[in-house]
Amino acid sequence: MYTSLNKSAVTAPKLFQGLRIGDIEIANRVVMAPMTRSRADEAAGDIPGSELNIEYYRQRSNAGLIITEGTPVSPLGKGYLATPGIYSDAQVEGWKKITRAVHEAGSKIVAQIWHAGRVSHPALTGGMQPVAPSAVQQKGTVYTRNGKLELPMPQALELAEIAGIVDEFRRGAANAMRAGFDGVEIHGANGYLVDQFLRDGANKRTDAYGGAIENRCRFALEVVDAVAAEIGAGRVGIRLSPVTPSNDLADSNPQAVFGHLVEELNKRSIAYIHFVEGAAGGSRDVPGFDFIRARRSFKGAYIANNGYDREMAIDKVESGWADAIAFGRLYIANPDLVQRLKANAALNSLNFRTIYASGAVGYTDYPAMDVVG
Ligand code: 8OZ
Repeated sequence: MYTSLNKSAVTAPKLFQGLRIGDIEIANRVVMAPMTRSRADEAAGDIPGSELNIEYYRQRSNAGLIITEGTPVSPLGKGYLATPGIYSDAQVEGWKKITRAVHEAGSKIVAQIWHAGRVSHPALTGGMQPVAPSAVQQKGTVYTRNGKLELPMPQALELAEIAGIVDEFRRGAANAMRAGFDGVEIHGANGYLVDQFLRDGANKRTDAYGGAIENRCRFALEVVDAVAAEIGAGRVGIRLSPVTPSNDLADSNPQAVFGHLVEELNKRSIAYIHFVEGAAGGSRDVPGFDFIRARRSFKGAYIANNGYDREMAIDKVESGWADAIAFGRLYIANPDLVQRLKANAALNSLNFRTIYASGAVGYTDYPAMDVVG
């Protein structure tokens, strides 16, 4: 076989070059986005670490960084079926098997620590009423073992209860480090509990956690501070989605809220912010927040997500729009995504019906590309 590759004349796109994110060294700037796959052992107590779970993450360990599926910090923080938690010892033991496999394959992995807040149902929480900043019911339904049910009215958190939830995030982060993770990503996006405090569509509180922007940012920042004190700010990231309408949540002035939050995060020297640019899984063209301004003002790493393809990812990293790009759907369907992006190879298409199914189909059976040797 004849190859004419003059290696010295070819500079790899920055997307494929390494990066230091806080205290975490990653081998390339392709990130696997956090994605709920609902394949934990629910009967055993929402335990990860089955052979299939290990294989799924191992297959994708070509990413510079893997962000796990959202992992609830408590039983009450659960919002979907069969999501693996990070509050019990058995869960930590399960995650250990996954982090070991990912590290052996040369990648890095952070746990996305998560509390669903009002996006839940007693049928998912062992009978407990979901909690939220305020008693504001979300329009919509959730999937439970009893079928699809209307989202209930959440219980507004008492002022005295808030510190306990902050502490659950702290313990989730401590457990993540025990489980061998390289750090954590706080799930502050897509309409879940942290985001419910941030945005005034769900936060109607009149105490120190509601009203003024500084107050609505308080819960998020207390979580960041508690987690950073536990594991070090250089191992903490946060995912934010200033303008996504996901989970029936909106804010009257996202620029003001998230602009303030970014400034505060900057003071705390966390490793990264992971921005969902636009409507999660939908249009990138949603007004209300200036991502370029956030990128310029934040001195940590900026991970961009939402609808990126190969060309856009290469361009946006090359131009400095972002430090790294998180791919969701493409990573479900293409276990060897980095190799495919490098080779500009064809991509598998995603089967939407098996995203939240159980078993190997649509999970670990997407083929790697044929490598002609
Ligand atoms: C889709 C299905 C279940 C959970 C998010 C955690 O939107 C999620 C999620 C998305 O961030």
